[in-house]
Amino acid sequence: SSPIYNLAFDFGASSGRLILSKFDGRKIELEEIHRFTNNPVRVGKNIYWDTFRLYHELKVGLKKAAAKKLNITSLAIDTWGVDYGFIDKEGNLIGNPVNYRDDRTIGVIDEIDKIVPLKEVYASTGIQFMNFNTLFQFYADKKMRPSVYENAYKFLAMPDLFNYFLTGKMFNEYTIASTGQLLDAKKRFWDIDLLKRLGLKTDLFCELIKPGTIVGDLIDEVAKETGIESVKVIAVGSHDTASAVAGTPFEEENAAFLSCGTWSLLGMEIDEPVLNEESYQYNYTNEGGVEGKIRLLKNINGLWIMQNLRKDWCEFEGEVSFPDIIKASREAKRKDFIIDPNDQRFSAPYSMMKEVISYCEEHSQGTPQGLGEIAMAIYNGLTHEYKNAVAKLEVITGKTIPCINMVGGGIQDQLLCELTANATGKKVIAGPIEGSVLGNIVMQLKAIGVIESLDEGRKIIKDSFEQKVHLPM
Ligand code: ADP
Ligand code: LRH
Repeated sequence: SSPIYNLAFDFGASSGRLILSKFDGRKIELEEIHRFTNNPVRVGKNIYWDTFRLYHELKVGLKKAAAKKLNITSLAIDTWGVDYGFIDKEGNLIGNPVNYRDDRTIGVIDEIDKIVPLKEVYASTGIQFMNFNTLFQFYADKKMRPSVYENAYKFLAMPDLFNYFLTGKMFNEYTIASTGQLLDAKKRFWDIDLLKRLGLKTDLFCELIKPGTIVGDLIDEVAKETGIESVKVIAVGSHDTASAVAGTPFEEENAAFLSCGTWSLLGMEIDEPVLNEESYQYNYTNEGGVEGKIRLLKNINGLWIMQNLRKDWCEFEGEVSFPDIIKASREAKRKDFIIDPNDQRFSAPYSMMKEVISYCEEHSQGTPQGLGEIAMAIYNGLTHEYKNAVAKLEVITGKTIPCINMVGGGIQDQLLCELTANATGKKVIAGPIEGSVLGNIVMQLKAIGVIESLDEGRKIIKDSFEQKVHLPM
């Protein structure tokens, strides 16, 4: 029989890509059709996503896909979490979606604590407290962008927004909605009571759909502009991390996952949210997964720091690639520098390089010299957090974790994989790199009835892509 073709749009915070998948009934083959950088834009005091440029790139990708003249069945989008656009009564996007690194939400958590104690917020939502959660962004919007907030008619998270641009249909997909701290984790539905208590609007929501739901057909304008026809738009696990976990071919029971991109997301796939004292104290999140699963995980500020070190180095010292940074790190004289990657100072500094150096100096470590020593401070900081996160996950779940499945762009970094194995003392199984894309694709295959379950999809992924094992030393 003829192969099935699907398109996955995966928007990460550092880059976006359109990947064509070909499934021959046994294996999946991926082809990258379009890749573009995602460059947030500072305007005055705020940081925004360049939303229409991202949508433009999406259409450039669709044009390139159309030029292949293949019979493409469906497409689906996944993006980073928590961010959104508001739609007005006429169906237009109001304002420009704000980037989660914007600082308008700093301090909101403490304000909210005075209205609804955080313990109560956690008991129902089960979501880790981070400044940028959608709930806190709503609260800040109400205060600081009242004309946008007051005119908001519907809320669409980023992937919902792109789906709306493509199809004219407004839905809220469950996994992406869960990232925002807007859902009751157990009921898996909007936490209307919490929103009411915080004085926030309760009527902004569309139908909450499960991953694997068909959203609709492309509107005529998009079909005409791109030349693509009769492609169904599907909502998959439209949170990139939900798709990354869906795309992880776990083999061992109680294995942890570590999705390594701009963020490091370390956790375990489980059946029901864990809302106990430990998960609250350790600030672990229970995000929604595909097939009714829960992703119990910790957000760790990840390769964002490395990306920005590279950017600074290229700007001020000379062109370097990630492999150059790895080489310099292996050759570094001093390898003991370490930062705390979750320190707020690393969230959106003007110069990451200076920030890392100052951190080491201020913590009496001396001054890291050269690229390798600066990068080692980042590697050590990240892998130390991985070690803590694994240990706490074992406490929260009461289970022993046998190994860590690593996926995402970051696993191209052998050094990171090695150091992760060493720091955690766990076997690391690295692969596939395009975890989010594959999770996106298998959920499409399921939605169109080509495969029956996520399990089946994961077996196909395992058979189609290589994995590399790193043992702790
Ligand atoms: P996101 O989806 O958040 O945009 P990715 O999953 O694409 O992120 O991962 C990007 C990260 O992967 C980069 O910041 C970098 O640290 C790492 N990376 C990408 N390419 C390489 C490479 N060739 N060697 C080592 N690391 C790499
Ligand atoms: C990773 C990610 C992560 C979120 C963050 C905002 O791309 O989606 O899971 O917490 O971005």
